[in-house]
Amino acid sequence: MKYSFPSALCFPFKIFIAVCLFYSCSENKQKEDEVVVPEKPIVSKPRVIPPDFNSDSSFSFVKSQADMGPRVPGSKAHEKSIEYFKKQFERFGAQVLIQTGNATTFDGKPWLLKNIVASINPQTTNRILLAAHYDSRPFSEKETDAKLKGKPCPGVNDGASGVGVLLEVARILQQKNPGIGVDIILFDLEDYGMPNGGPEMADSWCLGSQYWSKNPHKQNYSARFGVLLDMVGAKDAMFAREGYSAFYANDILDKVWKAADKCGSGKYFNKEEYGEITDDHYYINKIAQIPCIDILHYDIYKGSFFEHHHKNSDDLSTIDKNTLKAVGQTLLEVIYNEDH
Ligand code: AHN
Ligand code: ZN
Repeated sequence: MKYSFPSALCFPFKIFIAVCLFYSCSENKQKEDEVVVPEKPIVSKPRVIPPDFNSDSSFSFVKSQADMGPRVPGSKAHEKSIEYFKKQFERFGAQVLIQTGNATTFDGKPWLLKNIVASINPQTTNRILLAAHYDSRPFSEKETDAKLKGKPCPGVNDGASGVGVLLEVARILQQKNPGIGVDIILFDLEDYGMPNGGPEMADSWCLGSQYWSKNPHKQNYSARFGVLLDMVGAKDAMFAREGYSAFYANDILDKVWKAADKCGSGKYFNKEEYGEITDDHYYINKIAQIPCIDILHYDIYKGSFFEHHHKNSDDLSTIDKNTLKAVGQTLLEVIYNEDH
């Protein structure tokens, strides 16, 4: 028997096919009409490999300061260090400005403070700020021996180390222009705060940076961000995410901590956040309103600064070139990878 499809069933089948065809065509049509927004490429910019930070050179800058003796405000060594910084920065082709200002320490003494500002690519609009303090504490109050307590602190890790890293950064920037503008500020009178002063005496510290933050060295000065170095030369240093840095500039902490990982310095940079420390960066954030972080040696497990902090033992023997290298190389990683 010849098999034939009943035409009553065949017709709806045909309609079904026709409808399917129509929709598939109109769907294609719709696709053609769509405005295609190209997706942002997810590939990140290639990493710029920065020049090598020379830790022998950096160490020699730390040693030169240590050899002058404690750079306590009012001392010959303090004056001599200012001349030394000016000479070195000028040798590295930076424009140097010495900002002076009046300040009174907690003991009622008046001072003419001097902040050193060294500018690389001074005409460039896009800038970053790097800072450290250069003064030494007039006492070593964390010593137990009363005779040592009254002596000035040698201030080698606390002061000279940050400056030693920044002088080496300036030397490198002259060899290979980073494109971006860089201002290196060495603050005076950071370390003349009241011993055991309590929170109400917090503003007795950081007088140089308080002055600069209220009176930047240039009218309408601005910088994309700032990085402060404080006690960056001791063996096995720990730099963790300090509270004010996280509050005001968490994205800069991310940037710098990532850069540390990239250049192999990650082991010094602890990923945890801890409490707020009053340091020069606080005033740069609060008063000058430039997001600024602090790379500061604070052991979050022991709950204390580096072990010779404000002791007579903060001398050249506390310095480990590997730590200077880790911090300096991280800064170069950040600087040369910054858009300009
Ligand atoms: C206080 O002790 C309040 N601030 C620590 C700032 C500092 C002193 N950094 C180095 N020396
Ligand atoms: Zn100090």
